[in-house]
Amino acid sequence: GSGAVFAAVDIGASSGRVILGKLTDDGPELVTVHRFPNGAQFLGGALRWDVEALFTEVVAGLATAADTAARAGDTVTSIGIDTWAVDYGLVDASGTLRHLPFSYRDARTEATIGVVHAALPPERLYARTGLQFLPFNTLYQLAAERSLAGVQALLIPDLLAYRLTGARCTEATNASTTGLLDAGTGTWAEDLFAPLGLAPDLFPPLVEPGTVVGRLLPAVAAAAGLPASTAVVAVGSHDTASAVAAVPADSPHFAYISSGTWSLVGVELDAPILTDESRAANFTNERGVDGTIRYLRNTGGLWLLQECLREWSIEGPEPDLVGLLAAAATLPAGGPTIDADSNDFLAPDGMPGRIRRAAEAAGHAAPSSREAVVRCILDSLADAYARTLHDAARLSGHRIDVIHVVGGGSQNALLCQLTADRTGLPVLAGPVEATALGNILVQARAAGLLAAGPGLAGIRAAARAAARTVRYEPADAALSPAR
Ligand code: LFR
Repeated sequence: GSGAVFAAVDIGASSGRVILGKLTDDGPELVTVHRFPNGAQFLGGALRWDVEALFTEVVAGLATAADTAARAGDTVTSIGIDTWAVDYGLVDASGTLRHLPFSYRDARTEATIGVVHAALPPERLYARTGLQFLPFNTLYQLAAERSLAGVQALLIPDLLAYRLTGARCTEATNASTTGLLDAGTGTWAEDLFAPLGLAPDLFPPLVEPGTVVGRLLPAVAAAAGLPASTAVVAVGSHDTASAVAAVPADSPHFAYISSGTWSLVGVELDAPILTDESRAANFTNERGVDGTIRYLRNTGGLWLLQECLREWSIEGPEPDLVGLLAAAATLPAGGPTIDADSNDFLAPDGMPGRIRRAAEAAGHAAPSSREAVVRCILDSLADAYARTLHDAARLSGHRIDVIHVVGGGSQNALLCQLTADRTGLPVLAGPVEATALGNILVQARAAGLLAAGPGLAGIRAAARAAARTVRYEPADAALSPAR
């Protein structure tokens, strides 16, 4: 090997990790060197992210990464950061945060959606930005801020990069989730800012994945035990963009499910689809690495399950997920389902009860046992995936022969099998760390260690070399709503 290794900082809504990646003759090798919990906290009357704690964990993780690399005779060439999307911190000229960033699950935007739509009707917004309507899109959050005077908005990965380097930028894939980016050109939709009362330079300038953002500040370099010359490189800083870049597909006719707290379900396109039909189906045109379009819909994800487990662990001993999944797998098909995409499940707390009530409201018997609740969630997710892929194929004309499931949910065998059964399509599950892999491969390519193109071909070839996928065949191809 060349001795070059790359550090991926990958932070999701429920946990974060720092992963070292190296290109070897047998493909990319990833080692997780640091893990830490994350979660929105109710602070000062709102759900917020403790980004100070996250920053401390990032530096601690980089220190471990530096150590691990040094022991192996390797050098950390660069650092890439990805997190969930849409959220931001407001920083003044000196870099001080105005307040801890809000979580997208905070309900305060309920009051501002109407205000935004009075200034910019949803039809106009969609035609310009191609962004699906979600109550937490950045523009609705900005409308809920008391004042934006004297501050810039830094999306969470950009905020962390700023704290590492002192350099301010807005990475383009994540910028596409603000509701302020032109879907066609991938540049700011400047005409949307004034009607919303936003300064044109509210966000720092855009950078594409692969760009060097800056070098470590001396204090950070010292704390992490890395040379101050270590670069922070922009990656697909929206976690979903990194995950989709690392889908180990070898045919163009694939769909993906990036399965974590959310399930992001869709296809990859060359150009956005901005039609009324697409808007009515609430499909998004988020930007991927290399200007690709992630044509997808947010569907309910493992959040529903995570919240049930959290609730049950408050009620008594730590629930045994493996046991619950095994019991859920023995329950017959055709049990109760809910609309897993409903915004009713956005907020935390009381999830098992909310699921039972939703099942009853949908005319089913409420799932009574814990395993029945788990099975209801997984059946409902598989239904949502089948519906969404059916729509994606219909709206885009994109043929789907195979579904790649990446991320944490790729390890849930029951969910993968139900997905194959409901869609009538084969499911290829893995890699579980697709997001970190995509992060690292974009850095490796920027360092000149990967073939540049065409498009994502070099990255996907490396992703295939890294991935051990598990294949699930549909039980009965005749029940095939996705085709
Ligand atoms: C997944 C994700 C989704 C985004 C949601 C909120 O982690 O980034 O793509 O819609 O979180 O930011």
